[in-house]
Formats: sequence, structure tokens, C-alpha cells
Amino acid sequence: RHKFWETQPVGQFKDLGDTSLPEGPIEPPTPVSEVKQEPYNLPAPYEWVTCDIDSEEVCAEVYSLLTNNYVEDDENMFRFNYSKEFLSWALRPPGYFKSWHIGVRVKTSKKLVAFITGIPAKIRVRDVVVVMAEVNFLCVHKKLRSKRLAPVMIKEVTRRVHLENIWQAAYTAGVVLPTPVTTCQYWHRSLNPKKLIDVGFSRLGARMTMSRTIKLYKLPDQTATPGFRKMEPHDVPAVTRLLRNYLKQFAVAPDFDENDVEHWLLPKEDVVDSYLVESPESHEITDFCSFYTLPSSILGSQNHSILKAAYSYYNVSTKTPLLQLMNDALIVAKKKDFDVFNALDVMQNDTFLKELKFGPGDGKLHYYLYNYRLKHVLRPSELGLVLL
Ligand code: NHW
Ligand code: EN5
Repeated sequence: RHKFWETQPVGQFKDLGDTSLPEGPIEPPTPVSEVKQEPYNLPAPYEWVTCDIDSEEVCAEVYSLLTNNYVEDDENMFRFNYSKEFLSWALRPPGYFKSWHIGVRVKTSKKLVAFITGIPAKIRVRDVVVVMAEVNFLCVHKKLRSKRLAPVMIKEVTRRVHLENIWQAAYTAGVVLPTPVTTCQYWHRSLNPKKLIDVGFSRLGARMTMSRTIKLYKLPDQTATPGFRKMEPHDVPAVTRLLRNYLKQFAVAPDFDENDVEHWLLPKEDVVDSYLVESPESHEITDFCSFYTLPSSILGSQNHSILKAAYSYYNVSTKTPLLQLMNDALIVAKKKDFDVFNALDVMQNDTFLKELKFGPGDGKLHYYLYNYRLKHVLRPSELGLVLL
């Protein structure tokens, strides 16, 4: 069934119920000197390149490959449209390796036809903090599909991760592979229901008119929580403490330090938005919410070409009820002209999704670990990790 994945150190379907297998690395590390020194072979017309994402020109080539060839929904109506600013942010966190930004070009024309990336991350699995690669943006040009290029790309990124003495990875996919750590459901909260219906993202409910639907999804003009404001640079230490303490409760979660919080959570226009609650009395930072901007191209509409989507990122509530905090997040997202607010059923999200009028989407997201076995499949609520 999975000719490639059967050969890799990942949990296999046949071992799913087997609790005699220990939790932890599937294969041990080898000395870095024993890691294959040469890149894997590509079919003759193609060559490996390391993509300098700092270069405006290279970033534009990656953007164009992804904009035309990256992930679509199951009916091919929408395609993710990560912006250049987003890619530059997503691929250059603290300690990133340029060698993990891997492209494939046609030798003759130099056209970029495939891409895969890794970034370093410390991820805690139960009690153990593991240095991992987060692998993302795997993309093969539509005209080069089903030629077994993807396994070569995956082996090459694995090799380059091993060269940095890192032996585990985390990744997500919409497809089922051996074997998910957990399977999450996408939920969607309409902010601009008329547009969503016009472009086929959602449908008018049974016995619903357009005007009733618009009224159903109306939100207040102003946020409700006293002390709710945008995160600022001086908040990094307090947000790091709040988030680290919150993420302790999940079986798998990132181990963020202040540098990570500065990179991943300080607001960046049209990339990531973060808000917090500063107690008007004590000036304590008690709550936090964030979302990232990931538009999708609309593939077949006369009237619209871009769907503006916000994706729930990390949220922490200690004083403000999570429901009220996320309602405020919806209010600011609506003000910023997002059409839809998306969320997975990870962490404590299931406590607000239905009440805040999110509905389940037709997409699922499977989370995976490479070379790390878990004894049990997790529930989405046990997962404290959001990948971009
Ligand atoms: S998930 C998004 C992936 N990208 C897309 O869906 C974009 C549109 N599709 C394409 O570009 C986020 C192609 O269809 C791709 C496959 C390139 C997906 N993950 O070349 P072949 C990520 O980026 C397996 C992993 O003929 P293709 C995460 C498939 O099961 N494997 O197919 C990426 C089969 O293997 P099998 C995937 O359609 C994580 C083989 O590829 C996959 O032309 C990567 C077929 O290859 C997917 N999304 O190209 C793993 N989709 O065993 C990182 C298909 O079943 C692992 N396949 O025969 C960790 C590495 C680091 C370790 C460090 C220690
Ligand atoms: C790695 N970082 O399928 C990502 N999206 O539900 C790679 N559906 O937008 C993995 N099909 O349900 C990506 N509208 C896997 C996801 C790929 C993209 C994808 C789904 C997630 C999606 C929409 C549009 C469906 C169009 C037809 C959807 C219903 C919304 C409705 C709003 C009102 C309340 C009920 C739900």
C-alpha cells in the first residue's frame, strides 16, 4: 500500500494496538560523519538547489510555485496562497538552517518545479523535550506528479536534517499516511457569509435566507474584554511565561522560549496577529489569543479571486473565559476584513467552536511524527501544537 512509507521509521499500521513497543525513538541516531554526504539522485533533467528565501527573487519563485501548485481542497475550488512575507517568516525562525530550504530546478531552464522545507523546533512529547525538524511546503509541480519525486524530496530533507544531528520530525498532512499521532477536524466561522456563499465556500442552510444568515453571523463592533489589546515587544517575557505554563497540560506541544515567542507571536502585519488581556488593575497579562493570515485563491469565481482566512494559532485563557476571548478574536478578525476564521479542534478549542457558530469543514488534518513512536493515538484536545 505505502511502498515508500513502509521503509521509513514511522509508526506502521500493523503495530497500532501493540503496547509492548516502547514510547520514543524508533531508530537510534548514528554519528553525523556516517550520514550520506552526497544528495540523493534526481531524474537527469533536474538538480537540487538551496533556496535563499532572503532573496526577493527566490522568494518570488517559491511563492509562484506554491500559488499555482500547493494544497487544494477535495473539490479543487480553493488553493492555499501563502504570501511572500508569510513564507519569509515561516522559514526563518531562530536557529533556522538555509540548507533545509530545498528546491528542485529544471537544469536547462532553471525553472523551480519542486520544494520542501524544514525548520528546527523543540517539541515536548509528554516529559521529553525533543529537538525536531518541522517539515512543510512539500510541493511538486502539477505536471511532474506521480513520478515518485516526493519520496526523493523527503529523503533529501531527512539527510540534511541528519547532517545537523537532528533525528526526529513533526509534520501535518490532509492525507492519511502511516500513522497519525492524532486526526483533527477543521472548523470554520463565517465572518462574511455572503461572499463565502457566492464563492461556494459555504452554502445557505436549510430554511435560511441570505438576510437571516447575515444576521446570524453578525458580531459586535467592539471587543468586550477590558484590557484587551494588541501584543507589543515588551510583552514577550510575560506571554512566554503564560504560554509555557498553559502548554504544560498537552501531551505534545512546542517548548517555546522568549526568542521563539518573539518570532512566532509578535504581531506582523498580514502574517500573524496577537492580542492579550492586561488586567486594568494589576497590569498582569492574564490571557492571550493569536491567529495567522493564510488566504486561498478562489479557483472558479467570476466575482472574487481571494478568500481572506484567519487561522486560530495559540490561545491561553486564565481569567477571561476562553469563549469571550475568542469572540473578541472574531471581532478583530472581522474588523480586519477576514472572510472566515478557521480553527482545528486542538487544545481547548472544542469548548468554544459550537457556541461561537463555527461549523465543521470537509477537511481533516493529520499530525505525524518521524522516528518517534507514541504508545497511544492522541485525542485532538491532547495536542498543543499548531503548524503553519
Ligand atoms: S502537507 C502538504 C503536501 N503538499 C501538497 O499537498 C501540495 C499538492 N501536492 C503535491 O505537490 C504539508 C504532490 O501531490 C505531493 C506528492 C508533493 C504532495 N506527505 O511523488 P509521488 C507538508 O508539506 C507520499 C508525505 O509519486 P506526488 C508536509 C505518498 O503516500 N508523503 O506523489 C510534508 C506516496 O508514498 P507511498 C506524501 O503526488 C511532510 C508518495 O508520496 C504526501 O507527485 C513530508 C508518492 O510520491 C504528503 N503530503 O507528490 C514528510 N503526499 O509510501 C516529512 C504524498 O504511499 C517526513 N505522499 O507510496 C520527515 C522528514 C524529516 C525527517 C528528519 C529526521
Ligand atoms: C499543512 N500546513 O480541505 C496543511 N480545507 O475544512 C496541509 N473546506 O476549507 C494540509 N470542498 O468545509 C491541508 N466549507 C489539509 C486541508 C486542505 C484544504 C481543505 C477545508 C477544511 C475547507 C471548506 C470549503 C469546502 C469547499 C468544497 C468548507 C464549509 C464551511 C461552512 C461554514 C458555515 C458553517 C459550516 C461550515
